[in-house]
Amino acid sequence: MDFDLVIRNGTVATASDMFKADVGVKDGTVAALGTGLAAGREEIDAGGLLVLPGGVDGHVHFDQPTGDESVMADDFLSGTRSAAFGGTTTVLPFACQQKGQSLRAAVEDYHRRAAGKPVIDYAFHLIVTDPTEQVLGQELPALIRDGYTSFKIYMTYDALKLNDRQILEVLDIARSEGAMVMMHAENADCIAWLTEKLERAGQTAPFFHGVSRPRVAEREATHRAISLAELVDVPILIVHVSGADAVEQIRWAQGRGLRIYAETCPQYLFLTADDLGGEGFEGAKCICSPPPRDAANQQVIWDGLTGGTFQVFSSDHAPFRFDGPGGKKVNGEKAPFRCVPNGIPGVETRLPLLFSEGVMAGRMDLTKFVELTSTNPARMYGLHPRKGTIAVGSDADIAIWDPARKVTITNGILHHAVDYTPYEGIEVTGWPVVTLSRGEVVCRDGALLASPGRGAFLPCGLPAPARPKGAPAPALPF
Ligand code: DUC
Ligand code: ZN
Ligand code: ZN
Repeated sequence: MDFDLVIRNGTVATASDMFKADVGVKDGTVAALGTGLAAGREEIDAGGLLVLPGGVDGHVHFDQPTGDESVMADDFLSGTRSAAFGGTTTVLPFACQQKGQSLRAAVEDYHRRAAGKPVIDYAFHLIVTDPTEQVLGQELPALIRDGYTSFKIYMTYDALKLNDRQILEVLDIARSEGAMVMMHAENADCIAWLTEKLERAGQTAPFFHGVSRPRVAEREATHRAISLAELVDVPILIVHVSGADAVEQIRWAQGRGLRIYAETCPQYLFLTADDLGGEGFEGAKCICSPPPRDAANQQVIWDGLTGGTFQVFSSDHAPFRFDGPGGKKVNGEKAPFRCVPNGIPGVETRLPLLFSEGVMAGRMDLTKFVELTSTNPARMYGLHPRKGTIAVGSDADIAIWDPARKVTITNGILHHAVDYTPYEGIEVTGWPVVTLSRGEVVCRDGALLASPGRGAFLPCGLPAPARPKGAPAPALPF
């Protein structure tokens, strides 16, 4: 037998092309693309189906300690299981440094949390919260060289945020080492000031979470992040962009030739501020930061996805139960919004939502869908071409989609450990029916076939998009 597996008769799509081909898999990688391939030990008939690179979700939170009584619902098993059922084959969760903790110790802690659990492959982004001399001078450069080549920094949240001087120091290391910096851009003082004003007025229901984090606070921080990155001459990626004003800043920077990249997420296409205002405490289910905006801003986000402002579409899966200990009600059902854990689940629904409302609704081509959800995140984080495409030599990470399948999203069909989905009741067209990781069937028709721990840790290369403008061109590989 030439192949361990042949996926026959499907339509393959990559970030650039769509073509009818069989995919031959050997030793976990794509060995051949062609028509009439020789028999495989195993065969999958993909007639009438789409054969896409598995999704790469470049922004998820699994088993991340929160610093208070709240607890993330998903660990590395339930989180990766949910990802796989949604057609995703690689995830990038965070290893978050606690203030006072060594960055290396944080990484070791998250490796322990992951051990024996993932069903698909994973890499870590770092979160740098305490850029001491030791961290900047030794730990961060060493970790980047060990394959942790991207990290997030925060401009808000007291336990996480850096001041402008610290941001400059960290950006400088990213520049000299070639790492990708992800920026959470919201102005902390604006949010704190508004929150206190709202609390004094007794406006503490979940709805006011959105009011406390207006678009201008995102715009100001986005502009400042861009300016600091320009000063240092280093590319950055602004994550979870929610509003038209931030999009305007990003377009302005891109128009000036700066290497400013951007990510957005399903919550900014499918939810609005009204969803924070449900009956009683229901709105807490949609509390995330930045918050969802309105229909006009959703349209700007769609335009940014189709028009090239955004390079990546991630879930920002940050899973808290609604009921039960450690969840959204950790401080009671009447807790002020400030005391409600931030984050919503979405690792499993990310791809079906964008496929349905993007591709099937005619807003974007299938190639654009693959680019935003798989190829570009792999490129941005140094995993391409091993991940993010279907090409000879790439890992056989593949999602086979039935583009005609109609599914009504309800929490009961999902595989995370959260007790709700913000997308309850939305009907989508198109669903991943088989997910393969390195040639192994992980899920098929609703059944999990992989054992916990089979997912491999991926050290990441230096991402080409993180190269500063002023850097010399790299040597060609031939
Ligand atoms: N916002 C974040 O920045 N991270 C996780 C969840 C959230 O809402
Ligand atoms: Zn964030
Ligand atoms: Zn996040």
